[in-house]
Amino acid sequence: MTIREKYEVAKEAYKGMGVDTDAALEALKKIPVSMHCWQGDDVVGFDGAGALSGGIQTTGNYPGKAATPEELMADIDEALSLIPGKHRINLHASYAIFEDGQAVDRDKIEPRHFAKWVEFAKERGLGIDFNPTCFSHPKAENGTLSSEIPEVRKFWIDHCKACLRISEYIATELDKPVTVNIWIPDGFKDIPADRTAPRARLKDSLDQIISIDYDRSKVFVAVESKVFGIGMESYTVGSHEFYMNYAAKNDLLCLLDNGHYHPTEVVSDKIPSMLLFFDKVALHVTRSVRWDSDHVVLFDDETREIAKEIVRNGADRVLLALDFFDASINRISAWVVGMRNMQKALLYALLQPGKEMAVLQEERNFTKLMMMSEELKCYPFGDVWNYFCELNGVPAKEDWFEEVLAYERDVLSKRQ
Ligand code: RNT
Ligand code: ZN
Repeated sequence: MTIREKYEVAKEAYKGMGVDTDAALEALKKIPVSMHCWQGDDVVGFDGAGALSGGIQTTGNYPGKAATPEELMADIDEALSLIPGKHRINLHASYAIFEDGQAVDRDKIEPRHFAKWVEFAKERGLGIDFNPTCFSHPKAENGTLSSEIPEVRKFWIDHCKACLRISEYIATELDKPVTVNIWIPDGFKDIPADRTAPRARLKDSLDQIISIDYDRSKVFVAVESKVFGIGMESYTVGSHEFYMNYAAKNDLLCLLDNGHYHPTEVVSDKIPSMLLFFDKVALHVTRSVRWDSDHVVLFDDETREIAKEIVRNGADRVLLALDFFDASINRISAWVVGMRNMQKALLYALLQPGKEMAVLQEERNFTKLMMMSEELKCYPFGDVWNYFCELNGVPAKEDWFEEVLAYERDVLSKRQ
């Protein structure tokens, strides 16, 4: 049987459950995922400002990582050619592209340093998202936006302001809004004597950053909290409560990274709460294994649960991005597996008889609800996924892997 024929059989099976597979495929096609550029080079960037710092870490040294803008762009192209649908790319400020001898420090970056990325995205019809890089820099060693050292704090405020201007330029050029996400590593290894002062300074820094004149219809500012980082185990300035309240008061987006909470707290449960109070919520989907390890996203329970909440609440209300960096495996494969898994999870969610199941809950018919959600796990989901890949002109099943191996042989293995 061909992929199409298998799909027709699957379609009938899902119909019996009250699910329209054609509608699910249409809906999935319209959900963009923002693919983070930093999986391609282990969060190194091009500005040479410093080794990875800020309590995040890549481990492994699989050969072939991208070391230049050309290599990273080629690798992104390779990954996107194996991922169904139209997506976005997520850049960090440290991926500025300087012409010979034009390097500037992070507080001085300008739109022109991202012109090549804009050109790249335009040619491919991609959207772009952006992030200030408040780590991997000598000035980030003792705090950034919450620093007690006025010059240091000003440096990072200026950096973030520059990032807002760059984001506005990108949004204007692409005629698509840009989400610009602020995450800082600031915190303390041991029990603080004053938890308030650093947060008050962070609040003031953010006030200064968003006070610049920028177009809120084009640039969506998000703030990303975290529970702890390596070397900052006892106190994080940008905690969840801090940013959730800051975002609510200032009409910004709150970004939830599912590696940034206590291990039994789940982002899937936070999404519907946030959306009762915010028009939109932003996500970093990742996988934390025992700590915020940023492993590749799998097709696992929590990713599916997050996807269900996205589908139930309206995918247009969730700005969906991935955030992981695994240096121990082929980096293109990491991207493809993570992106395809996010999409599989969304498809899985779209193939649930959501309304009927919600009615069962309202009727407190938990017996039938459990039966249905468990039986659905054995439905021919893979046949619907494979057809989605075929419809979107990318290899179905594991067939994409041959292409990655060929690229590794012909391109990656030739890199220094
Ligand atoms: C760190 C945050 C942050 C970074 C990226 C590189 O814990 O998750 O989002 O991973 O900005
Ligand atoms: Zn993140």
